Parts: sequence; structure tokens; C-alpha cells
Amino acid sequence: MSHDPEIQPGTLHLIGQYDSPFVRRVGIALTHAGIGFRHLPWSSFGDARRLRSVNPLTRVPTMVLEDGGVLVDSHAMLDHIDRRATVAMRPAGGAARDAALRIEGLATGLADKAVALFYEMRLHDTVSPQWVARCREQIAATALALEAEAVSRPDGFWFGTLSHADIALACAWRFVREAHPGLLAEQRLLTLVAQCAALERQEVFRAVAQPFIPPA
Ligand SMILES: N[C@@H](CCC(=O)N[C@@H](CS)C(=O)NCC(=O)O)C(=O)O
Repeated sequence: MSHDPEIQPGTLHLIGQYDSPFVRRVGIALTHAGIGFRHLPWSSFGDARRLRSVNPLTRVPTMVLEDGGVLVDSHAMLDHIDRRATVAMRPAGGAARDAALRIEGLATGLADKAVALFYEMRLHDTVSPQWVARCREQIAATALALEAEAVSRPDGFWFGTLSHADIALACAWRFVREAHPGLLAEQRLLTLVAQCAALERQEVFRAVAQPFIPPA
């Protein structure tokens, strides 16, 4: 059980700022599912000490459950949300579920590489050109692969209704655009541009959002 004075027993807390694509996907899922929670917008850098007292990884998102249990990865948080939610945010099973998890994996992987690239360029005294080039290639290739699949599903949602795949993609997309302006070759990614813009117009995406603030 955390002893941080901001953590209230019996309340669900989501820790982290919404400029993180991982925090945002969890915040959107909670809001869409209608699950009440307290948002603590701690920075993984500026609030590192108190964050570490809850999660030794010192990463966001961190979720503190009503019973004091702590979840430390967005996938586990979505699993928890899905068990409580009355709306389905993933196909129930079979090939459709595999396909959904694959799109989620590509989208969250895109976000992972964009975060890694940002830290490399911002936090290292000597930037590795090989690592930077590799991250850029991984981001570009993944965006093109998602675009190639999205063109056959131009209806706005990957799986017919708002799912974790849509949320992951929109969150990753916004992060890449804000943290790495000009990196995505958007003229070759027109379906994704349209899909993500449509999602960002939805109320839940507007409510759970924050412009990117680079770590100080
Ligand atoms: N796999 C994790 C990734 C979380 C992650 O990369 N969080 C970043 C912010 S976007 C962070 O806390 N970075 C600080 C650090 O790694 O030291 C998840 O899905 O929750």
C-alpha cells in the first residue's frame, strides 16, 4: 500500500501525464468504459521520487487499484479495465482477436520506438546515429504497414467499433507527430491521417489529451 498522501485508499488512480501515449490509451479506455478514476498527472522525471515509491520502474502509466494493488504496464491495465467494463474494446476471440492484438502491438511498438528515439536524442550526451536511424526506420516501416492494412478498412474503426487498436494507434500517432515533427511521411499515410483525425474529434479523445511536454 502506498503512503503517498495523494493516493486515497478505495479509489482507482491513474498516474502519468496524457502526453504519454501509454497513459493516454489507458485514460481513454477508462473514460470510454465509464470507470471512475482519479488522475494524478505526475511526470516520470519531475515526480520520479514519489513515482518510485509506488512503482520501482519509475514509469508511467502506473495504476493503483482500489485495494492498493499496483499495475505497472498499460497492457495489464487494459486487461483489468476489460474485466470490469460493460463495453467490449477487443473482439472476443478467434482470428479477429489475434488481428486486433497485432494492430495494438504495431501501434504500441510505434509509440515505444518514438519514445526511445526521443530519449536517445534528448537525454544522451553522445547520440548514436545507428540507433537513431534504426528507430526512424522502424517507425517509418510500421506506419507504412499499418497504412497498407488501413486502406482496406476505411470506415474509421479497425474492428467496427472503438477498440484498443484504434485508441493505441491514435495515441501513438499524436505522440510521434508532436515529439518528432515531420518524421512521418504523411503524404504516404493518408488513411491513417484521416482515421486519427476523426478519432481526435471524438469527445473522449478531446477530454483525455495533453500537448507534448518534453522532460525538463
Ligand atoms: N510498456 C510500457 C511502456 C511505458 C513507457 O514507456 N512509459 C514512459 C513514458 S511514455 C516512461 O515512463 N518512461 C520513463 C522511463 O522509462 O524511465 C507500457 O505499456 O505501459
